[in-house]
Amino acid sequence: MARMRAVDAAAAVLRKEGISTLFGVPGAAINPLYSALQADGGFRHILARHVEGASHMAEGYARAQPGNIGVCLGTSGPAGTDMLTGLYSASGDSIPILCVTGQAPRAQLHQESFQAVDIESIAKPVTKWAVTVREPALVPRVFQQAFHIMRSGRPGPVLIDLPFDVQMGEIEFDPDTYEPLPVYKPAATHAQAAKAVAMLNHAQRPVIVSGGGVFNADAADKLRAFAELTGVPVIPTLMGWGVIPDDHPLMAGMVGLQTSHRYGNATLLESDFVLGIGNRWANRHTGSIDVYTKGRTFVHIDIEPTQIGRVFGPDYGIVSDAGAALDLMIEAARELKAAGLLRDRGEWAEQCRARKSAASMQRKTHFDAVPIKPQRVYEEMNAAFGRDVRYVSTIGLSQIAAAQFLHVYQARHWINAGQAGPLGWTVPAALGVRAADPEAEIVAISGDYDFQFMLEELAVGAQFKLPYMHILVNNAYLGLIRQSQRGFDMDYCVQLSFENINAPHTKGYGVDHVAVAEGLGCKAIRVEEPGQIRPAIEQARAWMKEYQVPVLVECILERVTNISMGAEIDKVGEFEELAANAADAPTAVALLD
Ligand SMILES: Cc1ncc(C[n+]2csc(CCOP(=O)(O)OP(=O)(O)O)c2C)c(N)n1
Ligand SMILES: [Mg+2]
Repeated sequence: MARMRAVDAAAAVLRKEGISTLFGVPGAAINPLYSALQADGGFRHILARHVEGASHMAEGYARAQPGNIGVCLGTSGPAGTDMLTGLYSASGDSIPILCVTGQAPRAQLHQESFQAVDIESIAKPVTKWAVTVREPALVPRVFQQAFHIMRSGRPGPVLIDLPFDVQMGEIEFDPDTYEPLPVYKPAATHAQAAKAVAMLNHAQRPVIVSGGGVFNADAADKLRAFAELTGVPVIPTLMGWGVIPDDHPLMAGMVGLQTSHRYGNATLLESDFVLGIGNRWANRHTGSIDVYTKGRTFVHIDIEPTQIGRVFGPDYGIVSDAGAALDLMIEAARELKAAGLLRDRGEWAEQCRARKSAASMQRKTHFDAVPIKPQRVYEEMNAAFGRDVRYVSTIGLSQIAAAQFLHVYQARHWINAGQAGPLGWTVPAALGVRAADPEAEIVAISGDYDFQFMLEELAVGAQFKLPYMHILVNNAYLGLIRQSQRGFDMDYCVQLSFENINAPHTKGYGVDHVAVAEGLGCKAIRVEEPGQIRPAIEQARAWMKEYQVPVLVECILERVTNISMGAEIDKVGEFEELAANAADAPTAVALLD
């Protein structure tokens, strides 16, 4: 056996659990752990400029690849509270991140000492487990349990808070024989899978709603195989977008109040049966439950028992890992097929395809106006980026329009903070994705406010050579809130425009984003006309290659463009022109070939 400091044992457990990259901000109370990291010598530590940034980098890192766990580190007091937004976002989207904070020595916890805050209590509602470790010998076991919890069932974040004297305590620990704990993942039974498939087979117009849980189970291929075997159209949720390529004949479109396709909503409304898998019936997907469920039968499969019936009671529920359920459902469908009992879905699938390719179902994107209309930016992006691009976005009209107009072809290639939608997430999350994936083309999309929220993190990209392309659509507005204020007949506290005394060329749009990005060590280019977008993207690619830093492509938009949305999936308002013909929407996915 070996005697060591508790923090050295913690570092050893991190290594044994497969962690090599960490995002963080040191401080006096977490210095012991940092000393263990330095002694180990094998970790890559990326120094954030804001502790919240570290938490979103960890999220981006975790979302990028199956099995990844993002780790973020901070000191006592405000570091933990800064990371709460990352914990909330990770918990909402079922993302495993480990947040480790330093803490005042145990004897001071009740004394209102400097930066001694009860982060264990504060973090509880936004984690699967939050714990202040009160005994040095517990440290490696708490880390071991944390990994077990993050990976088991519905994945999610854990916070471990380490008092200074607990970190420094000497303990016995044997890293050589340490093993990660087995992971708990409930699986459907044959009978359950057979019943779900029988219900689906019985329906006239079935669809599959596929959520982020399918990615967590690394089961996108199985979902696609099941859809192809049964011929049933697929509606990905925003968190599940990419489960089947956008141009796949069975990709029926997304459904929702905002991030949806006209044909997706129309197909769901036409359906009589929905098989939901690894999804949670988010309210911006469903709208009111009455409209969403009326006349339809529902099967819901989720790994977390308490998700089934949380929003509405399905006709049938199964507690299962998505991959395990799909294996058995594929088997059940094959058996039906062998017996000649599997229904042919050709006609229904063809109706869904016809909706997807009807010009009347497309929104117009081909505008030549200056300032640029946002729709045109996404059209140019569709033309510029191939099937392997990985998009990162968060919230705002910018993100809503991105989901309506862009195309995604692979699992985990649309990386979005779905439930929490925290402004500022995009820059650090994109850096985390890059840290996890050194090869892919990574493109982030932000509105000007999301970008301004946490743009200091660009310096992290410059320092640690984490190149990615950031498309910034600048309307000098809190655009989504401006649009939602129409209901109150106001335009109040939502302007980002001002005369910048140092940058008259910004023409009243306010912040000179190009100058800021350059000041932080990145490259940047401003675009004011549609024809300049593609060359700017080419320039950005060349700079990323040459300098290995983030590159900003700022598109100056018209100030006011309302983006399609509504209060119900059968009442999504259109504020702009629909396509009259293919030339109006030249990159609409069903019209591409
Ligand atoms: C931390 C936080 N505060 C407030 C909001 C509410 N909010 C959602 S979108 C938005 C405005 C976004 O503006 P911008 O990033 O410029 O995007 P746009 O809608 O203009 O495209 C605000 C304030 C939020 N999502 N997160
Ligand atoms: Mg804006």
